[in-house]
Amino acid sequence: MSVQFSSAQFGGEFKPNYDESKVPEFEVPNPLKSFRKRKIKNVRQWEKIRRPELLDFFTHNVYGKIPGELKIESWEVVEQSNNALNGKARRKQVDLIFSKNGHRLFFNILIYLPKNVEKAPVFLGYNFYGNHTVTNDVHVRISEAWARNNPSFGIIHNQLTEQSRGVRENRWQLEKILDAGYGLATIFYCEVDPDKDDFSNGIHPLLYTDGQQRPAYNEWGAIAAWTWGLSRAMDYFEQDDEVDENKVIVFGHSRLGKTALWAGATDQRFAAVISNNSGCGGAALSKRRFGETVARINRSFPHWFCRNFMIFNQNEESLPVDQHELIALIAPRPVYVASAKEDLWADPRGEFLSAYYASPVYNLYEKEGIPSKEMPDVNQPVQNTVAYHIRTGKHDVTEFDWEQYILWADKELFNK
Ligand code: GTR
Repeated sequence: MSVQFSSAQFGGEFKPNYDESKVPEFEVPNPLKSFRKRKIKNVRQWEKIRRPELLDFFTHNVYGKIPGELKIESWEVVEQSNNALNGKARRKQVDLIFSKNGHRLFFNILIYLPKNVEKAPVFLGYNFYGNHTVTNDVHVRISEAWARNNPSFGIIHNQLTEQSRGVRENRWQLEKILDAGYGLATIFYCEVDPDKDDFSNGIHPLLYTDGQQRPAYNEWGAIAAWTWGLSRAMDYFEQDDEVDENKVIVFGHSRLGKTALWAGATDQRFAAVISNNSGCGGAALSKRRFGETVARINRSFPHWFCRNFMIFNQNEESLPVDQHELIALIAPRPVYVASAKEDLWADPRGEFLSAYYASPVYNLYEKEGIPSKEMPDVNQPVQNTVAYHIRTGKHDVTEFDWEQYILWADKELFNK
């Protein structure tokens, strides 16, 4: 299929809308009515009819399909210690290695596990600037993969450096996580696919057909590539006796929150999903066109979604789905959507409404979702199987966010 795009579809719209009164009128697609207008009345119909068709739509029109299978060829524990962080934790750095079509790829998972837990539940999440940024631990290796420049972190030639060790400590709250009895596993996302509009690198070429140079219109963009990496991390956890593979909570912030949601939707082995400030193409409803829109995101980041998604540039009304149905695909597993008050670009209200409109699917499973369409007050979380909070402050991950995630995981995964 060939799809033509007019320049207006890429560029016509400029000022983001931040005015609630200018949100267009739109109908929220009913997650419990199939594309052929059949009413979905129970879990069986949801799983047999509706879930597959929604998953199929998001796969071919939003994130793109992963064109084949690729298993871990081998892994190597490149470093480990039973006495990390002053004796608080065990640490492992594990390379997962893949090869196909004459290409080779490896990525490293940094894993911290609490010492007093035999098989630990873990939070799994990608980081933006390398594993060594999540902690000041001097033993964490510095990735040699391409990185986005960030001079304030000492990243100038797309190479990570010692200067950024620990700079994202506040976003990960490692000690808090360990003290609560959870492990943390993190991966530098650019090791799986560099975050740039270039499909010659990262994981994509390993699954190209002969002569293919970039994914087809319905094939994987970078977000789907990153979800591929999370699923391979899950494959590894299934082999690691120290990790409880039935209690892996996939977490992500912003573009990596979009990734966490899609990972949770496509891989049902993830026990729970946390979307922190994921915004457009993540938790936020696209049809509201508040803050970042489909056209804006496809123009700024043409490599994130599949190319078919561009059909909906400035044309959100023609989408037969919206992002609440992405969240519904995670049901009945727990999902947490979090916003920040000042993060209008990500449309906090649109993120909330997605969680709300996904809830009827959770109710089919007799799980509690978001009971009211009224947005909760700032810093007043609603924590059911579908959970939501909006906190004070900007686009970020904070201590407050992690405190909520841990409380909620304790309740949802351990009935604490
Ligand atoms: C922004 C993008 C958002 C969000 C964010 C991030 O520039 O417009 O959708 O993903 O980047 O990932 O930090």
